[in-house]
Amino acid sequence: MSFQHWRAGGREAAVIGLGKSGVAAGLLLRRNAIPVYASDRAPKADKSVGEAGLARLREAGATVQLGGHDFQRIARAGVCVVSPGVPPDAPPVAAAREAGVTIISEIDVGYAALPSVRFAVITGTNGKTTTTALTAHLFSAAGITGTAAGNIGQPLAEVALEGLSPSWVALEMSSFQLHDTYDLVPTIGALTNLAPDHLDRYPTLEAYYADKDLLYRNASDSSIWVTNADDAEVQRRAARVPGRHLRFSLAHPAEAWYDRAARTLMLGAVPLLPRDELHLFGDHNVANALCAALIASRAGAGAAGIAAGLRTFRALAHRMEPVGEKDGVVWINDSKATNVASTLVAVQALERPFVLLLGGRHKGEPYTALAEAAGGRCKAVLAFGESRELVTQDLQGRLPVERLGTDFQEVIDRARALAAPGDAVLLSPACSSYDMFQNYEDRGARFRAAVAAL
Ligand code: UMA
Repeated sequence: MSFQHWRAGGREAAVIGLGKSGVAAGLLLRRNAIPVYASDRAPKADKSVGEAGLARLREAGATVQLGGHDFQRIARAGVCVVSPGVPPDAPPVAAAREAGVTIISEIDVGYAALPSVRFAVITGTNGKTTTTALTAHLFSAAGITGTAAGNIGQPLAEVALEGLSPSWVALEMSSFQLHDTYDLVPTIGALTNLAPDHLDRYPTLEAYYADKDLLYRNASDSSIWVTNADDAEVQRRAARVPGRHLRFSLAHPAEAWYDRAARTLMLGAVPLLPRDELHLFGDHNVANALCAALIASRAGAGAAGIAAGLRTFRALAHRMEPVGEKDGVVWINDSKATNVASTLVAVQALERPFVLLLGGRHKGEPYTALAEAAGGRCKAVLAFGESRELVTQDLQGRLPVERLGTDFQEVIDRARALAAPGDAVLLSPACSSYDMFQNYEDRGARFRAAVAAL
């Protein structure tokens, strides 16, 4: 839909949630002369935007309400823009739905303001942020103007507000964002993998995967899809989607694939890069690199530019990020691993023996799957945070587990005592961070600071 459509009738847009998405969407709607009522249940400004963000919104002419939502006002709105962190059954969203108000995401608002941009839309349970950052990096290495946006941290509406008009946006989309996004047509859409996650928000795994399927909502014969050939669920669900399907694989030749015998990343028949020149831990990152390479090549980047980009890319913060080496022990910050599937990937990626720091707020999945994957290389699991009891129960007898408490420094000290030269200490918690930290970034930053202080 267009701003003209949303403006018709002169009714307000109700923006629900005033984090980054809500503020950016509200500002963009105001810039397009649409009256805005923006509300948040929290009594204070969200840390991601601060008082300054809300002040900007007020100055732009929006009505801003904190500490609750006016359901009747929302019910009278012409359109309702819901933030990704606000679940579909939240009362303000239910009020809009019951009144028949169209519910959309911030992504649709940003999309309406960027008509000449092409979109590489990247989703999947794990690896989507690295793949998105890498895709944007490959664009720039190949001389294509592009930027990264979406779930990676910069709302799409903000790209429009800043007046950026790149030829491409590498857009990371979470299932939450896909749920309410109707208009976006990916020029290229990519799905990295599917695994259980967010079971604290979705009633079933199928409901979560169904939101991921919305990547294909506007699929047509001219669509281009890049998917993981090694993920049976991804392939099963993509099978009947119209468009051209390109695949990447760690196991066999494909449009992009890993020639394990030659330790080389391949683009079809063309050798792209020796594995050793990709400075990222683990096979999962080879898969991410192949996915990004395939997207970039479809967007017009040449093999030399892609190879140069892959060579110069470094791990993102909190994603298998080496944060220090002390006395022969490598300390790795994988705080972004907030589900079991993500920790599984991390554990499989490590070739050295390691001490695993596991725990936090439980998200509903059992930890048992980690035992086999961590196998012989795991010297100890240090279970901490709210889930320490569950972690201990699930892994006891399978791995050496020690149950600690909620003192993070104690966890670090114990890891230091257990790790020997040649080992790694891996913070890959498989849980959310909200029991002990503000968010996963805070958890990773505390880990990094503790390592620096060793
Ligand atoms: N709120 C209400 N009413 C409710 C529930 C929440 O008003 O019923 C309010 C909260 O008080 C808060 C605001 O909503 O002030 C927060 O909205 P939000 O959680 O959507 O936060 P944003 O700052 O807009 O960030 C969102 C994404 N957050 C989530 O999906 C939870 C960010 O992804 C994303 O970077 C940003 O938009 C820009 O696109 C974060 C994330 O954790 C990193 N994503 C999940 C993940 O990666 O696993 C999906």
